[in-house]
Amino acid sequence: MRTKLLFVGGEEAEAWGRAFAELAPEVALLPYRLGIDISDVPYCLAYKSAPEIWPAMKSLRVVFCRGAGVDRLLADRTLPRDVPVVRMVEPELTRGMAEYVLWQCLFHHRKVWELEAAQSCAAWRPHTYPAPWDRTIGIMGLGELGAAAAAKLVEFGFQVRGWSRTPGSLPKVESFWGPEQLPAFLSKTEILVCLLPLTADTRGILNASLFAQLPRGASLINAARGGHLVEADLSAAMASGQINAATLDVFETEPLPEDHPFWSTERLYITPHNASNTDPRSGAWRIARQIARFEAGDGLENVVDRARGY
Ligand code: NDP
Ligand code: OXD
Repeated sequence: MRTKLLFVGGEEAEAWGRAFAELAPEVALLPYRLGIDISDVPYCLAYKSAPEIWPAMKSLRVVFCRGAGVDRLLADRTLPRDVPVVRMVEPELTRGMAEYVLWQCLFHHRKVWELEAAQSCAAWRPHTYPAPWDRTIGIMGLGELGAAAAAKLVEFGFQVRGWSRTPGSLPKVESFWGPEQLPAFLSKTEILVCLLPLTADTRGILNASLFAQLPRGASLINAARGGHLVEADLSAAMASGQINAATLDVFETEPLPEDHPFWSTERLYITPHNASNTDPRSGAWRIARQIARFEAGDGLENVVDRARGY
């Protein structure tokens, strides 16, 4: 008998259906539609919550998140407390984020906007930039994605430092942890990358007080969640020159409204929440493996700590 997995969130159902059919035909993916009987479906695959489904999933055993970040799922207070939530960890998502962070760090390191400005008026201007070992990049969040991004930056010769909640160590990365070590972490960070999960502790962490602790003229790259950033504080910090340039992939409101001031802020670069994406084939294969482990009594990997929020 095939294992039933409910798919919540219409847009990507086809690609995931194809991936399961090809790589894990033992799993029957059921795209959620109003009115279908889901009382005997044990597994659910979602990104955002759909509160109406929980009472109907009377046999629910595990909720799998299609993303690495589970904030939107956990925000739903009706999500059953006793059911494990498993977040997405898969190599393509990790590789894509390391690539995005490297790309954006190189963009800010070399101040590409200065080259663009020179080219726009056909000016052959000398353009200098420090060696990577004279450039300090700080990553907030040294988990699955932050650690991979840090390793890529180390490979390119940058001075890399990271900040996490608990002590940790990574090769050639200067480690800081906890609120007490945040000022020291920030004090030399010229390019700040945010890869934190959005939790009660990290909401609004990219604010005026944090920006003031960075060296003047620092760059910000936020590839985590819009809720980390106090948008008005970034606008003020950019207007004063405390933050010279920023790249934002995520926003409090997505899609970013057409009349949002960020669209026309100089040296503020926007990507549409696609720093990295879960690959359905890689994701489907991993979820099928997790279901097989779980049914064999071997436990689940990447289970979210609901109290911690990630
Ligand atoms: P992980 O859970 O693997 O890592 C989280 C890291 O953040 C850990 O190092 C953790 O510390 C640290 N952290 C958590 N809370 C705090 C805190 N209060 N203070 C300091 N450090 C803290 O997450 P991932 O690396 O897999 O993903 C990170 C986030 O990236 C996701 O939650 C998601 O929001 C975002 N994301 C964005 C994407 C995009 O396309 N823009 C794509 C994928 C993910 P510790 O090690 O001590 O536990
Ligand atoms: C994620 C995302 O959390 O894509 O995976 O934002």
